[in-house]
Amino acid sequence: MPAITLVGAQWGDEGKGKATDLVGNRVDYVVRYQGGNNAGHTVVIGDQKYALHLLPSGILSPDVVPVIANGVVIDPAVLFEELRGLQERGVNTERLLVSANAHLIMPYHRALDKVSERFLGKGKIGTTGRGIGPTYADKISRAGVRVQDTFDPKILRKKIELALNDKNQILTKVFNRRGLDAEQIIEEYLGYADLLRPYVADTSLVLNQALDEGKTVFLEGSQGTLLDIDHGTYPFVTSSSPTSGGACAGAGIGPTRITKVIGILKAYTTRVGSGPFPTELLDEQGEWLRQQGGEYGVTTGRNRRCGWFDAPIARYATRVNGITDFFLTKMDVLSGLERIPVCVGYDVDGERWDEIPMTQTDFHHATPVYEYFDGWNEDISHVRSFEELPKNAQAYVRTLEEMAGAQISAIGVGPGRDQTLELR
Ligand code: 2SA
Ligand code: GDP
Ligand code: MG
Repeated sequence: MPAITLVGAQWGDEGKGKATDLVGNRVDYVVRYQGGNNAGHTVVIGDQKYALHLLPSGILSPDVVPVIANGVVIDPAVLFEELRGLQERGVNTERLLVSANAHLIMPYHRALDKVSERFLGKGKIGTTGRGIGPTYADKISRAGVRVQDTFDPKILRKKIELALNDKNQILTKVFNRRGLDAEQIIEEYLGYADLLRPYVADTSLVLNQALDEGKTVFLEGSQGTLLDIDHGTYPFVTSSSPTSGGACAGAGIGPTRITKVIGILKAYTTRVGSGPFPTELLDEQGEWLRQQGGEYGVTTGRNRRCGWFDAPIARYATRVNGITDFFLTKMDVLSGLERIPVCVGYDVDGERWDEIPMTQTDFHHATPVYEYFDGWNEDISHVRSFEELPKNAQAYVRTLEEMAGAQISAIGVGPGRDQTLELR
């Protein structure tokens, strides 16, 4: 039976949390497969708003088993704080499973993330400062600390002491900061062992067995395609693979299990952090989109950069993820515009490009080529079927669908669970 992957089709914050929550009553497992508490997934249920950073959005559905798989990096203090917050609001969190192979974010990762960003100054990535990059760097260089290491005090001590040999040199000699105390970190992380134990499982085995039994596994991506370490606007990316290929490695299931890839696509574009963004609006139009769409970081509170819809990016997302269906979100935000520009290609130093340029230098020089579509004035947040949408809104959806290269199966007209038009 199927595994379904959900990916952000742009630079994140497309509405993945809402989309995942929506399928909650139709799936058995919801799995985070990459990233960590850099993510901010918003779910609105009635008058209750939840901001999830590390936990899968499926945790809010009582019959779903939420899974933090091997590809995720876990800050244990954040994990238990987030669990506590949900428990206080009456959410049952006992079903959570955490992979023994997931890597842990350590205090030195957070410290290095912050100081290296400060050191880069204007050239900074604009990270969330949660230690994500340094943790994945240690994972790849085989120096990482995993969940299972907290169960073996000897290994944990050895790994932390070894890591601090290097990290303290860098912190003190390169960045002129205070070094960190190994004993304090060892004590803190040993303390997590008993807290983690009830949740820890061989999550790859659990998920494959579930698929064999005909259960549905939903793989919830965080960040987005253009933030992917391989396929994004490197180096202005996150350090994991949010694209659908990353879902297999990050959850320990084979690609043949995945039957559907849902791309979450915002009706305009946003980005938080540095890096190229051809359709970015630096004028009052951008501010208008930010205000209308409430475009502020869920984790850091930063202003999101806002711009018009970029069709080559949507097409690129279809290509690198194998997207079968799109969920087009935030259509309601565009109400009130006389005409809506859509980027259909780029001008790069006088040359026309229909796809994202191959090199970053060209992409940095890309200016959008726009086509203009008639807008609509009606408030569409109460609309519940495609046919009820104003004709111009229908035409906008159909145009985006054609340009993006995959069918639009659902449309968001507000943050609420019910503010969704299901087309198929
Ligand atoms: P990091 O911290 O190493 O992953 O940062 C690297 C880049 O990835 C971007 N990034 C994000 N972009 C959009 N949304 C994210 N989650 C939060 C949200 C962001 C926030 O939901 O609003 O609150 O600021 C997210 N996480 C990472 C980041 O901006 C860097 O460009
Ligand atoms: P994620 O990281 O992809 O889960 O997205 P975020 O939660 O960071 O940002 C999306 C924001 O848009 C959240 O505040 C959602 O509640 C909200 N949202 C999601 N879908 C819609 C929609 O169709 N319309 C409106 N107005 N808001 C939406
Ligand atoms: Mg977000």
